[in-house]
Amino acid sequence: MADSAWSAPAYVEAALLEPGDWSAQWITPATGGGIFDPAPVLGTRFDVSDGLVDARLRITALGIFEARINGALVSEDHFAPGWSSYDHRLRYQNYDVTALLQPGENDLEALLGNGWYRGRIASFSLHRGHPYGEKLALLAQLELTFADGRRETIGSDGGWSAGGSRVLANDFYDGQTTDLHLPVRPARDGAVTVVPSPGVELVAPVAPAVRETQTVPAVSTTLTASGRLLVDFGQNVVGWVRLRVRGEAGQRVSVRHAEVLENGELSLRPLRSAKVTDTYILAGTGDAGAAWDAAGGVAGVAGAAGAAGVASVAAELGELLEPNLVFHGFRYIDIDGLNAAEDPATELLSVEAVVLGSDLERTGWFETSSVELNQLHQNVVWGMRGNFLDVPTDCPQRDERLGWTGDIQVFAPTATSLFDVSGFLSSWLADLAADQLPDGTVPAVIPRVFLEEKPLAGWGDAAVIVPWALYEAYGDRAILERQYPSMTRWHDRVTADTTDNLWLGGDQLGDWLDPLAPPDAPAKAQADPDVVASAYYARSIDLLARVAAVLGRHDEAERYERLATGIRAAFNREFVSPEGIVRSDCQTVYALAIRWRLITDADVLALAGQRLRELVDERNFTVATGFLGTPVILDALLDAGQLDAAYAMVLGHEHPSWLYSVDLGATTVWERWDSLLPDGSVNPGEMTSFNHYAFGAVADWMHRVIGGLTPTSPGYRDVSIAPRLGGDLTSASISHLSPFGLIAADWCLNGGVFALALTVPVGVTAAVTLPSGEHHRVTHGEHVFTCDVP
Ligand code: RAM
Repeated sequence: MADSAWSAPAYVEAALLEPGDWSAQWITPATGGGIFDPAPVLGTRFDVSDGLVDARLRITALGIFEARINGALVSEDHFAPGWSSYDHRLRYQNYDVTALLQPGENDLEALLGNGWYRGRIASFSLHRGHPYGEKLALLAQLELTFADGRRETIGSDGGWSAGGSRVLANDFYDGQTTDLHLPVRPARDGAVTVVPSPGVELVAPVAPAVRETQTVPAVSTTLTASGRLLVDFGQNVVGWVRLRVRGEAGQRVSVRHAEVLENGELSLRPLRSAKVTDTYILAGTGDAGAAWDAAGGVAGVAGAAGAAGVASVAAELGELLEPNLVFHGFRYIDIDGLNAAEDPATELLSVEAVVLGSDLERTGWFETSSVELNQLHQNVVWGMRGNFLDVPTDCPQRDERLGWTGDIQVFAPTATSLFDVSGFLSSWLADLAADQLPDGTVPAVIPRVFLEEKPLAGWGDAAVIVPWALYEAYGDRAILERQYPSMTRWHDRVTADTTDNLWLGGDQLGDWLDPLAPPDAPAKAQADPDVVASAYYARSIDLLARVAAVLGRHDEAERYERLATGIRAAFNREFVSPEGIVRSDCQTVYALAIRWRLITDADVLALAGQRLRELVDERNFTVATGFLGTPVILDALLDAGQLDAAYAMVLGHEHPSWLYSVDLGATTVWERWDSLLPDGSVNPGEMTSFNHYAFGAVADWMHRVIGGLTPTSPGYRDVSIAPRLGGDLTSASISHLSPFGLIAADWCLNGGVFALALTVPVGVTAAVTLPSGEHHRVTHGEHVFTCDVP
């Protein structure tokens, strides 16, 4: 076997090992710093002697922070330390800041924003309308190492100072108000108060921070009937808008954000109470400063020009308007306050959308001969980019943006096939375990926000299904080890609610957002909630048995297997007739029963498969499943030998279908099958997001069945390459950056001849099945296969 090439060097560094390694103290402004005061800045000045060789900043906040040394941002991260289960775990960042320090006097400061900690996002009800805490606070520890081995630590303490800033208001839902008219560098002439440590575990992050990942130019700028400048970016994104304007001192410019238009104006109703407005009070000086500081920002003009060049560059480019403590979900913005009607060009010099999200490494790509399917796939990717913003959220735009467990439960396999989410989801799972109630109930959203919690089938099951998806994708047993107690606690809780091995009653969300449910009652699905809950009970116990086996807990594995057998027996007895009719007789119940092998009798299973086919035919191959049925419906059709029906469904255009949204111009996946109604108007339901990844779980099926790549052992050590031809597709390509390297399969169909080009990295074995039924087993290298297709 040939050696592989050397990998690029990897660099690892331990963060702080013990709580006692923190000598810094938590500080907050002694006065001001309240929720209605300008965002505070806390900082210190200190001397650095000659011979500095290394400087590390360890820093976190109650709130979010943006830290600077000598005016320069210490990193390109946004919204650090991110959102964790603040009552238990708080992340801190570690930055190498050696290059930012100079011999002599230095200045270290951090702007604090409300973020998740004190913003409206956290005040749903857990804290009875109040956020996690009333006060923002900072913990910062700068560790200096000198050439002679000397070490010095500068930690936040009562000697630091506090000041206001140009950020007059900031809230994730409502937006940011920035007064560019105020001095660029805030005077830090106030005192700080040392506050008690929040007493939670401080953890180093295991996932990339939120960063700017792309900019998107405007595709059009027009004037609305109401006299605002309307900008279309052509893509629904998550982030903020960067503008350059020229205007008068004191002039107010505000930017509102929305995902869709109605009657030529922003459709703000779907955002509910979120004001999504960034407001700027212009300095009118041609100042190039970003939100609170012009001196040497990483991404700003000042950084390129240097402090001395700022004024002249700025005069040419106008004022830079860009928030830094909020994010929005939008495709369109409108701008108020520029003299748009007269001559917008004199005032709006440039505008672009800045895309923000956790800076995850892309690992999966997929393309076919169908333009619409490719657009759908792209929509899934954009939906993931927008909703993987520090935590996996349901939506990024309205007054919600929460880590709904059910959504990520259904989307996790797709997520692992598109981006490296090993650290991102492991971190979230640690929060899930930390936020689990003493009785084992998994909260509906993680980090926990709601006051009342009850066990919810398909949502709480994230405790088992998400770690399993990570194990399958990355082969890392440690994630199962870490989550095992959380999984078993969840199952003890559910088991306590079961009757004769079935999970009945309770207040379930069920097959949420079934397209046939009334728009204002999304839980009123066709699928019987008892069937759905019991199916999920079986599924999770089945996986739990497998997890126990992987962990070498054989007795427990056997016990869970026996329980799973018992649940299946009860499921058949209670819900499945000898004719293969599953109670409530709709797509979702067959999909769950077939896909998860809940029907044990082969003849009954075959009958159930036929019935599913009939149901799909009756609805002309349109989708009739909600959040829980959708991820399994196409696989169930395949399992039932109905590949043509699965293809007809995924390629269908009639509402409800995936391509219906594509036909209506969607650039992200919608929350409802008809977030836009066929006439182009916005669904009147009070819950209508245009950026929700749950229904995007279909991408996993597309990768496995159309692309043909399925991992068959954890971490892609063994894979199956078995593209299934269908629809009128003539080609597809899939590539996946597995833990072993890039696996790529590229097929095309030409004049009845099928050709497949395959790349397999060292360490991976591929079992190839061609459409002719021919099998091959190959290891690393480039391979080409052809066969005739009848
Ligand atoms: C809404 C959203 C979310 C879903 C919950 C149950 O908030 O649709 O995605 O998980 O309901």
